[in-house]
Amino acid sequence: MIENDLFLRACRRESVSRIPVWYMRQAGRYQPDYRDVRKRYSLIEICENPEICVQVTLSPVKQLGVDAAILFSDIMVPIAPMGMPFEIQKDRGPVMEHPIRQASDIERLRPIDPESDLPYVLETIRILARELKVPLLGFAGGPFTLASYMIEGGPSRDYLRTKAMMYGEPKMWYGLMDRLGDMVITYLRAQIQAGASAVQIFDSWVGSLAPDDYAEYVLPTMERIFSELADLHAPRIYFGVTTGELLPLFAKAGADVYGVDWRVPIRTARGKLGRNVAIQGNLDPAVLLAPWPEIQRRAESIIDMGIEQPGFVFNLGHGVFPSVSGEQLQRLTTFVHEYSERALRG
Ligand code: 1CP
Repeated sequence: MIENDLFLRACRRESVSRIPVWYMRQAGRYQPDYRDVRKRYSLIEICENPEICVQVTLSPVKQLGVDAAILFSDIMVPIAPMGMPFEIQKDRGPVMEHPIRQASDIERLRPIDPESDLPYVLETIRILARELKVPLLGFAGGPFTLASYMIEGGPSRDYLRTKAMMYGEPKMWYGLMDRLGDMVITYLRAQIQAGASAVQIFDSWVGSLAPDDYAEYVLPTMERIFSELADLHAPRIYFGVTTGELLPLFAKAGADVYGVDWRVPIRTARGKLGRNVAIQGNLDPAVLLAPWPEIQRRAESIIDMGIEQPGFVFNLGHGVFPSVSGEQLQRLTTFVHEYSERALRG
């Protein structure tokens, strides 16, 4: 049962007594508890075991006092049941067994049925929704970002094969976007129906595209995804890295909340997105490695801009680094709460 709904109120641009905060990758290797669990289980084993997955998801909520939980999983989890097995390699990331190389590789992709293909995800969400006193965020990868792993075969810097398909084989590209769009819609609907109060689409790498290319090759799929989720009334968050120039187009995608990284000031992001959406972000995660006064100074500046209008959620601009101290993160959480409460009282 949700007792603290600040996060949902901020997503809906309602008034709040203080600014809600959560962190991307709030469950992860910066936590000694998480490192312990990872000695015994692989990342995928954690995701497939509801009891452990619940424990890993809850741990940062208890330790940090954040206002939202995020399902512990990975954006690649629903890709395997589509017919693309992968492994998560240490210090590298997801690596596909058979990357997409030709049209038949795309035609072979299957639609997912979350209840039979990913029952452990839905079971984890059902347990969390009962246990949590803060809202639970479900999530999926953005079709561009997922396609980049499926086509490149693993993490990439330049997305050359991905862009070669986009520019050179548009029929194949749109076929892949359609299948990934269907998957994201089906998967996020199932997560909300199982008890997730909000959903975030991690389109982490879409900022590698020029605005015209984003508009042509990705935006139509994003518009379809967000409109097909509208009837469930769970806030829809859209996040990407280096998206400053894409934000006016992001605004057309139809999400309720936009996550931005530290390269774009909150005030600038609002100017580009318009007044009808909420903003989430955007402390540079590297700042957490600086001494406390520096962290505080930068957090203050973000909060000062954030509270200029209703609809602000404090977060980092990307995920927590493994070398960050949990104590700093806890101190930051308390600081955001106390400072924003004073500032909002005026
Ligand atoms: O066990 C480990 O520590 C391995 C590292 C790790 C972790 C902790 C991976 C491999 N995935 C995860 C969990 C994860 N992945 C979460 C946890 C929930 C939370 O935030 O607390 C989330 C939200 C993700 C989503 C994810 N996976 C994204 C989008 C967010 C982002 O960081 O941009 C991406 C791009 C991935 C792919 C992926 N999985 C793992 C790694 C190392 C990567 C990135 C590889 C690359 O750089 O391309």
